[in-house]
Formats: sequence, structure tokens, C-alpha cells
Amino acid sequence: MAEIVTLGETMVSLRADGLLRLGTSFRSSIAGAESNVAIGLSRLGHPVRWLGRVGADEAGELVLRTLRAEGVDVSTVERDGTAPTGLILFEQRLPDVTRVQYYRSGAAGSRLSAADVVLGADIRLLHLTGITPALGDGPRAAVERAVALAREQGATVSFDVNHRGRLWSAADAAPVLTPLARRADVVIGSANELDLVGGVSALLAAGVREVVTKLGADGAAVTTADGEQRGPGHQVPVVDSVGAGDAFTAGYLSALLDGLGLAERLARGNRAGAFAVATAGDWEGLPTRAELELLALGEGAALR
Ligand code: KDG
Repeated sequence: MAEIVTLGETMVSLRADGLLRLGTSFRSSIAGAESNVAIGLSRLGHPVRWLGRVGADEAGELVLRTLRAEGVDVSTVERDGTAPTGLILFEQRLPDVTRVQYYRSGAAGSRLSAADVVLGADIRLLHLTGITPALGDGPRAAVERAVALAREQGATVSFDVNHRGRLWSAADAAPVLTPLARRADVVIGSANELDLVGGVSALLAAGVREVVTKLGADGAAVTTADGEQRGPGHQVPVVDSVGAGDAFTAGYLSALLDGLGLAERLARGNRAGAFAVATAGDWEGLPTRAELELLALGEGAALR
């Protein structure tokens, strides 16, 4: 069994080539914050399993086939014969501004329940996000169960706040996400998201070991009981910033799993984030371990 488990909803994604209201063609793929992280970790050489529900439909086949092709273990995914796989539409209006439309209410992903949660005995890391509890009572219970099991087994728990305002308001999210964040070892979020769950100092006081602030193009910072360290971002042309946060998280967690220090965790996270920003798609541009070094090559470098 994989040593890393992540759970959540993965949808079919349609990326509009133009403006939806004018009529346009779409590129189909898959999207989901947790499976983006799973793909990132897999490309960096870590054995990882994604847990969730997809419909017993062709959209579900696309999700599973894609994850399998990326080396992500989907052996414990439930196929739901009574609900479809969810859908997400992306309409990029500016390189850094993308309109997102969800068609996920009542979809298979929101039928995840505590009974679906299976963690292997040798799990080292459980990665969760604040998106899953927004999907309903079942997914919320699944997240709670996963944290409890990981805690019993002494696994590290990482939690990306990932507040999605289209799913729930900050007022509804805060009382649910704050206790979850406090039970994690590593909490990741933008400055606003970290404030939503009580702020960096309160998280550390509650026992969180590392609080990571994503700073976009400026990189990221990590705060522990010993203080704050910053890791600068890489200046790359912005093609599509969706998924950059998940890429950062995958890189950061990869370095943590490799036993590297805080500075190296930030550096690997920022590198992975730069690859995601410079490529279209949620996860398509995520780097392999060997590719992480490419950012150090000079401008115009060709690999021959
Ligand atoms: O992190 C990128 C995600 O926003 C995208 O993959 C879709 O998981 C998603 C969500 O719920 O917004």
C-alpha cells in the first residue's frame, strides 16, 4: 500500500479555448486539488494513493485512467452507480485570472463517507484540503475519520485550507476548518486562508508544527516555533496559474518526506509551483524529480 494517502473529489475538467458565452471548444482533462497533489508527489517519485468516489460513467473512467497513468494508486476508489462524476469548467480571462464554474452538486464525489476511508498500516502522510468538508456531511465525516486514523497510526497530517468561496462562505467555513487545521502537523494556505482558520500564531499555539504561507509569485514562508523562513518564487511567464498552489504543496511535502529541512521544502515547493504556472492545465506541467533542476538552466537553454 502507498505511504501517502490523499482524499477528496476529482472532476472532469473542461478548459474553454475562448469565451463560453460566444461558443467555444474545450480541452477535457481532470481536476481536483487533492489529486493534483497526488500526481505531483507521484511524479516526484513518491508512492501515493488517491481516495474518493467517481461515477460509474465514462467521466469516471477518464479520472481513473488519468490517475493510473500518472502512477497514482486508485485501488480503493469507489464507483458510484447512482451519481455522476462532477464537472468543472475553466474559462481563462487573463493569464492569472480564471473563471471557474462547478457542476458538482450531488455528484459522486460528494457522496464520500467515513466508511470509504481506508488507510494502510504503513501510511506516513495524510494530505487533506478544506474543499472536501465543503462538499457535505459525508465528505466532512470522511475527513474527520481520516484524521483520526492517521493520528492513531502516528502519520503526519497536512492540511491545505483551500477555501472555495463558490462552495461556502468564510463564515460557514471557519468553524469547520479551524478545528481541522488545529489537528494537522502542517497547515498550508494563503495569508487570508490562514487568517480564516485563526492565524499563524494561534495554529502554532494549538500544536501545529509548520504553518506555510503561500505568497504567489513571491514564493512562500514557513513559520515554526523557531520563527519564520522565506523562500523566494521563480519569475516565469504566467501561462495558467490554476493548480500552482497544489504544485507547491506537492513539492513541499515531497521534500518533507525526503527528510529535508524547511529551506529545501520551500525551495522544492516553489520550483514545482513555477512549472505549474508556466504550463496550461491543473497538473499537466508538474515536474518529475529530474526536471526540478531545469529551472537552474539559463534562458534559452535547449536540452539536446
Ligand atoms: O487547486 C486547483 C483546483 O481549484 C481545481 O483543481 C479544482 O479542486 C478544485 C476545486 O474544488 O476548486
